[in-house]
Amino acid sequence: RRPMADGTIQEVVQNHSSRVGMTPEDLEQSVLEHLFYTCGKDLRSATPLDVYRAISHATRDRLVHRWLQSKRTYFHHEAKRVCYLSAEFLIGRALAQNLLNLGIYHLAETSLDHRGLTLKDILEEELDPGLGNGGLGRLAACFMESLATLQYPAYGYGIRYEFGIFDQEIANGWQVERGDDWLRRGNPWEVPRHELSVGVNFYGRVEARVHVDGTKSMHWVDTQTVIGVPYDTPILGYQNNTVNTLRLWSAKASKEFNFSVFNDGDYRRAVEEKALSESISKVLYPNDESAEGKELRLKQQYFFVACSIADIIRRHKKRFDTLDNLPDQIAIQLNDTHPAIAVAELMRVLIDEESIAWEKAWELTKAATGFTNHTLLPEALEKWPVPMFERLLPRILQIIYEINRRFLLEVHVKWPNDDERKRRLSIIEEGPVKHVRMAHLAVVGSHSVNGVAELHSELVCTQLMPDFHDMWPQRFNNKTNGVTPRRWLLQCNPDLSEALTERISDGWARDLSELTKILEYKDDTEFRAEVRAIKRKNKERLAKVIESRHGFKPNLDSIFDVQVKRLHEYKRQLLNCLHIIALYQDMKENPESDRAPRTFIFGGKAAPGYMMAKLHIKLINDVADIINHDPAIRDRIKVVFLSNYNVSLAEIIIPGADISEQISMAGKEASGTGNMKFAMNGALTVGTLDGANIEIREEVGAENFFLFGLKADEVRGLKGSGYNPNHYIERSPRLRRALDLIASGFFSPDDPSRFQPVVNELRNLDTYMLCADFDDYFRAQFEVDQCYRDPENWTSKVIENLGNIGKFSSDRTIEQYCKEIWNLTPCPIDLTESF
Ligand code: CJB
Repeated sequence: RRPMADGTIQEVVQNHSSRVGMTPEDLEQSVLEHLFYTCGKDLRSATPLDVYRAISHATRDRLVHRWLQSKRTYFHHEAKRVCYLSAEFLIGRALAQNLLNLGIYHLAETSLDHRGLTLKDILEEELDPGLGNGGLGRLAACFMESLATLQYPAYGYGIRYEFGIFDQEIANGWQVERGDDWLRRGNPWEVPRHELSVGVNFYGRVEARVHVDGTKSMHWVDTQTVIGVPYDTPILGYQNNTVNTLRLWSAKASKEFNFSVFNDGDYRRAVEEKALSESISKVLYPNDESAEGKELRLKQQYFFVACSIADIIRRHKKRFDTLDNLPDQIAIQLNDTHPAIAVAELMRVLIDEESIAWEKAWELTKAATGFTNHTLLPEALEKWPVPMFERLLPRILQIIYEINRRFLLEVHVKWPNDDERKRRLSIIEEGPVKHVRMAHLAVVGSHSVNGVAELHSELVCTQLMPDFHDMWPQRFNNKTNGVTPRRWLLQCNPDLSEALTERISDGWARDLSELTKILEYKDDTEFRAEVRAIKRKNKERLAKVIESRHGFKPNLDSIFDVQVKRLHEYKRQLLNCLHIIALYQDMKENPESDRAPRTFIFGGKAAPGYMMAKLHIKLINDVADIINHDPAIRDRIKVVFLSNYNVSLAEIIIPGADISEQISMAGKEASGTGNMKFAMNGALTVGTLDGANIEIREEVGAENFFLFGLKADEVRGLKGSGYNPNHYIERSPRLRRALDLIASGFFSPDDPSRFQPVVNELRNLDTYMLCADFDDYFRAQFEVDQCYRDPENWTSKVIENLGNIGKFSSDRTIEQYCKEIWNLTPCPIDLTESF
């Protein structure tokens, strides 16, 4: 046989069974070959890391022909594709997911078993890529998986950060950040594509040139160029042949730039400048929902956007000799404002490089672009100082000014002489220092603007951007978030998955609405017992993690009450903590009180500069320290803060939860996605009417959801009429007592005033209205307690949650984006088709 004779996909597939075959022998052969040729080891000398690398490469081999065929199919069929631009992709570990989606997870398990190895242990060798902060980045990852599963042509575009979100350690109760060197063991999933590198310009100036025919063109000159090198990661659909591409850009110093400096003989400066330009993709900014106005952050944004737009245009021109059909071929989705500069960059390329007239270029840009807003928090809305923008990206600023000039003319036509409205709508914010409002640029340059849950989308129209909504009401729409059931059920909860499949067959993994079939088993005592047994096993798995880190094993009969998410005042981890303290005081006062034992589990990172959030972490840990060691409490309350919450830890925590805490102040959490993952894994929600909680409650039934708290309009009303937390503190002896205990230094005897800022904020401002919601929260938690004592009743609520959670698959979300925004149709991959 002549391997690779002509290199067609079919020929490779036929002749390379050890690389593509799906039999146990093929896979074993493949792993051994990679151990030998990729790692330079034999089985005897192989470490677990070597085995992980070998099996990952063997798995990747099985993606390659599908990947090539996917690209060829899209090209040949001229299939419209979505380009999802996101500064974050929180993809999590790849090996288990790829094995599952290939349908060879069990095969891999048994192959390793033959050699005395356990797949579970090998999976632990993979470092978790933390290329995102939280919900927004994880959503992008779920979307990529759903797009591949539904066989839609899609590219994810982002940044290959060398350091992802920091590793969190807890030292003496405080958060400490450590660098996340996630590439230190290499990354078997990525493929660099040096040949597709792109140059990106910064600084310099704009030169206008008048031509003999009287036309004028703009030239961005004297720039500093940085090279973007793409690294591709395959994204495989669930048990199909679709493999899409996540293309992440890494910054590299440009050669010309280096040489000129080397020629000056200034070697040291050359090295410094090289490091400086390569620092662009060095590290993810760890702020969640608060904009950091640093020049390097703006550089990151323009860097990956410019690379991505260049890549999109290059690929389009390879297929077509016109750009007129660009919006028929691609949909560009902006994941929040971080890539909003794409509007101006696409205009620049069309006008300056492709010589397209402004009007035409603008039509194409708007038709191609959609924008998703993810938050209403004012501090998250990105604004760049004009002077900084002008220095870094002079040509882009010019284009933004022209976009704005034409836009304000439109405003003027609609509302003549309404200068106040123009001021509010303008892309440029006036003031001592002018700012570029990135959300305004994104709305003006898109044909679709969506929020991520019904309430949120409504608030985008009525509170965040009412003037824009007045101007273009048809542009605004909702796409309620979802999560991929392949990772968030099939992979993380194999026992529950099996129990479901046994009853209703395996269709739910592709079509989560099929879970309604499980409602037939609601009263089946055997199924109920099995659901409880599975939860117990998952609690046991979580308890082991807690034991290994905290030195005690939580009581498996206690309610595992979990709040895991980024630390933010609006998410109100502090409200949870106040409930714990109040419960503790109740128990101390009344030792015989009959309450179900609880294990309170927290996890989440605080932005390194967010002092109040860090103080909340310390408070939770100090409270844990006192309560966990109080002999009077025995096993009835335990509090644990699990450090370094990330995707892989979530995969263990979520299946082990009884209670899901979704307790943000109403109107602040755009959607939430953890809420969906918990309900999908058999936890009951304690929550406010915020974000997607509202829709979850609608789906699973009000009687299966522990609701409390003010509604969004009540929050607004109270704020409007002058909110005073003392009004509530005076009326709630429990709340008063809890606050007094913190203020007394009881939890911080080494530094009694440590938590004074926490107490002061609650007593004086209480920005997130914990005091107003406290009593109702306590009541809801008491209901939880009562309900948990009746296991049959509890289990029936759990099953109602499971059976009605289908809406929250990201497959449903993606279908809506494809139909209502992107106008995409599926493009299935047939491996036997040759082009
Ligand atoms: N979100 O994670 C972030 N970061 C931001 O900067 C802004 C919003 C979250 O996005 C999620 C996905 O849409 C939402 O579910 C979540 O409510 C929101 O806070």
